[in-house]
Amino acid sequence: MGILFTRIWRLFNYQEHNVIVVGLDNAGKTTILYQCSMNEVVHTSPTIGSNVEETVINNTRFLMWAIGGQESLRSSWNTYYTNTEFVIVAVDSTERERISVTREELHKMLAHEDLRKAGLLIFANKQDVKECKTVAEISQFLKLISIKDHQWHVQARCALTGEGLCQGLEWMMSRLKIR
Ligand SMILES: Nc1nc2c(ncn2[C@@H]2O[C@H](COP(=O)(O)OP(=O)(O)OP(=O)(O)O)[C@@H](O)[C@H]2O)c(=O)[nH]1
Ligand SMILES: [Mg+2]
Repeated sequence: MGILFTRIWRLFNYQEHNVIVVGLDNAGKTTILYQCSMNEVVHTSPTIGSNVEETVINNTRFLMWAIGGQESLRSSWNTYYTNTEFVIVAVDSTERERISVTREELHKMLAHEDLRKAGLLIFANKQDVKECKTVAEISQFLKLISIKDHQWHVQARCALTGEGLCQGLEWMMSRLKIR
C-alpha cells in the first residue's frame, strides 16, 4: 500500500504542465522565462526558434517554452499548442504602434482548437518605463473583456525589480487547484 501510494504521489508530483510564452519580438518573453527558472534577469538576444526551461513552484512543474516573436516566426507558434495548459502573452507596455498586432495574434491564437482549454496570463511588461501603458489601457486595447471562453488574468510586471512575476505565477497555480 505504501509503495503504491509513493508511486502515485511521484506520478502526480512529476506531472509537468506545459506553458508557452508568446508575444511580439522584444516584448520580454525570454526575460520572463529565465526569471522564472533562474530567478534572475539575464542578457537576451532575439530568439530564433524557442527556448525551453523547467520551473518548479511548490512542487509543481512547469515546462515553459518561450517562442521567438519576430513576424516571420509567428506562423510557427501553433506548432507548440498541443498539450499547452497555459499561454503567457508578453506585452511591451511601451509599444504604441504594434499593440493592435498583439491583439490580432492573441485572438487568432485563442480560436485555435488545441488551446480550447488553455488559461491565459498576460504580462504587461516594462512597467518601469516612463509613459508606458497601464494595465487598464492594455486590457482595453487587447479587448480582454470579450474573452469569455478562456480563463484569463492580466498582470503588471517589471523585470528590473521582479515585480508582478510571482503574482502571475500564483494565478496559474490557483487555476490548477480548481481543475
Ligand atoms: N525596462 C525593462 N526592460 C525589459 C523588461 N522586460 C524585458 N526587458 C528588456 O526588453 C528586451 C527584450 O527582451 P527579451 O526577453 O529578449 O524579448 P523577447 O520577447 O524574448 O524577444 P524575441 O526573442 O525577439 O521575440 C531586453 O533588452 C530586456 O532586458 C522590463 O520589465 N523592463
Ligand atoms: Mg526571446
